[in-house]
Amino acid sequence: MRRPQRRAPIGRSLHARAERYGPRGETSRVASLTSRERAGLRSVALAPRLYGAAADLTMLSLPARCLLRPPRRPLPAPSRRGSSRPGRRWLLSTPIFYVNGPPHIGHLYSALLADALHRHRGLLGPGPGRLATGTDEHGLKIQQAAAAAGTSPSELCAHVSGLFRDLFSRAAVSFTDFIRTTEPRHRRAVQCFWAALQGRGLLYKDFYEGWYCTPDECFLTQGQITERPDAQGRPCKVSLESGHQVHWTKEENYMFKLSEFQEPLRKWLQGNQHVISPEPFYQVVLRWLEEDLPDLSVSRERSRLQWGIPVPGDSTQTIYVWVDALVNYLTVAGYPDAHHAWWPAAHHVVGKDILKFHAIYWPALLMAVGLDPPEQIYVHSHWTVHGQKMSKSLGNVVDPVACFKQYTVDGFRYFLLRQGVPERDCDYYEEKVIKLVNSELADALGGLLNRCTAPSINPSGIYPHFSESCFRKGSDHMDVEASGRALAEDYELVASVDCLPLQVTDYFEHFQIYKALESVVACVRQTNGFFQRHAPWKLCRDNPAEKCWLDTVLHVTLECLRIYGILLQPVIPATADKLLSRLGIKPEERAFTDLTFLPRYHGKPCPFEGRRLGPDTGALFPRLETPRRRQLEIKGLRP
Ligand code: ME8
Repeated sequence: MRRPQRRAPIGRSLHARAERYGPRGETSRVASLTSRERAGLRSVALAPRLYGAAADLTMLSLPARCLLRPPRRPLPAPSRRGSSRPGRRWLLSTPIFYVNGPPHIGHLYSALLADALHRHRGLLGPGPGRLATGTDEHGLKIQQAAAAAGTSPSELCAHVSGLFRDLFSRAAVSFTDFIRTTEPRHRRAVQCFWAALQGRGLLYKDFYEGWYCTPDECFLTQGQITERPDAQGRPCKVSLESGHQVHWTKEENYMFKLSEFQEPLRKWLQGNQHVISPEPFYQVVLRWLEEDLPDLSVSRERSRLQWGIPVPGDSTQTIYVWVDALVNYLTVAGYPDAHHAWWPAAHHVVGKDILKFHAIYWPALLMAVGLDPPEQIYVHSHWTVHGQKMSKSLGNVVDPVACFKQYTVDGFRYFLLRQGVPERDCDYYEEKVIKLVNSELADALGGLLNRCTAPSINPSGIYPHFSESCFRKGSDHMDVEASGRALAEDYELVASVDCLPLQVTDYFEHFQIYKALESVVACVRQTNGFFQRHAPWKLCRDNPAEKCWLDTVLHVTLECLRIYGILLQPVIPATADKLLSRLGIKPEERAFTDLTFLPRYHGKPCPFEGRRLGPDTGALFPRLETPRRRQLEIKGLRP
């Protein structure tokens, strides 16, 4: 038997110091701690937010492995972040999507990020939360798309909006509101918002001329455009950022005094360094604010744009589609009558392409009407396909419904959230999904469940007993004789899974869902190693000492799976449900307060011990097959 390694009781001493310094610690005092201790203190500080006053403190004596995590950005001030605190409201949103074309995987990704955050916060405890999504239905782009399709704008909107709604329902996006900007409640909100801007003297009429980009629905300055040949090789002006064509436009518009908000915007950002995540996007916005911030055209002539909300009291003008669209976040909060309960608890998930609208125009518009900017803006990058931007003209737009058929809903949810890194563009291709999902969901997680619930290994079909004499607690394991049968690596496993819930929550709070999944997978692999190491199938049930250890190995494995099942609910809800049901965990036992791992090891009773497992409903996750067509292509047998 290998000699277990000695572990310094850092968790306990840290705990004592954390108590001395108060729950979050003060900067000067915390600065006197070692970096290792500071990292641990951060996790300790998170715990009351996670578990409330009734937190089980045994969970907080963090194992050494927990304390060695690489330092990341320090936690933001509690007043601006930490919407996971019990009782705190959150209003999560996705962008509202244009209805000029059907949804693709990029749209789905935004919705899944928001959904995972929403589900995660819901599991943390009480605290009313909402998740809003919907469709952006006005504007020149939609007017032109309807004309090109030979239909009316309202028919086009109803049809495509339905596609988005169906997709999100199918994808298990747990939205609580689906807004369409053509709804009367929204029209009223936009017109009230406009009246508030006007009432504060922040609008004026002027002749405006410049380059307009209809696909992006925005005016661009000379510096934001470039010249490229079009499909016929003719020179054509395009937006530098999006590559879409622009047209010279001159008309009389209402202008919003955006320039007056340059300084207030800077102050807001400097005082809220975590309001835009990931951090590189925050820096981008700060840089934008160092440049000139001209006033913004906020209406279009009605003669050009009929498909939109008219400016109150001026039938010659239509409200600019971006003002119309941004106000959706207030509409879903109950503006203009009932938004105070929800505003500014807004947390927007947006793609990097619309960062300026959300991080500059929107906060300025809100300040202009006397409302606070949103609490949080989560920004993500884009999905490419085989290294190329998705576009209709390239014919490479990936249909999410086809992906669900090919990879299952949870398989594709898992892929997007596990592979999607908000800081950088990510590439989609079929083999990558199949490889990842098979290796992590079907083999590592599903295989583990299958192995430890197999009737040959667990014939009674119960959550077996844990034996303290086989797997001794904490410091005892330094003595080989006293450590029972557990090895050093087994203690490492316990340490890893012990701190996994805090790690996962920390990652979710920092909009690093991919990292949360990475740490779950690392633990799943460690658990497979544990199972393999002790080969319970070789242990003899008829020998009482062997049976004791066999049951303990199964108990520890099932406990690990229970923790993974709970933590994976926000990402793969159906699979997590199947996993937890197979373990016999009731729906009311799946919250974050149920994340006390291996209570028997900590000398506490385990409510699941001796309980019957749930029914076997087949493999947790089906292995995905590479389609025959692709197999032939890979072998070079098909062009
Ligand atoms: O801009 N990868 O709507 P939109 C990842 N209506 N995400 C992508 C993506 C890609 N390749 N392509 C699009 C609009 N998205 C406005 C928004 S909000 C008040 C108004 C996602 O239909 C991403 O979130 O063009 C991006 O910001 C959004 O879809 C743009 O959707």
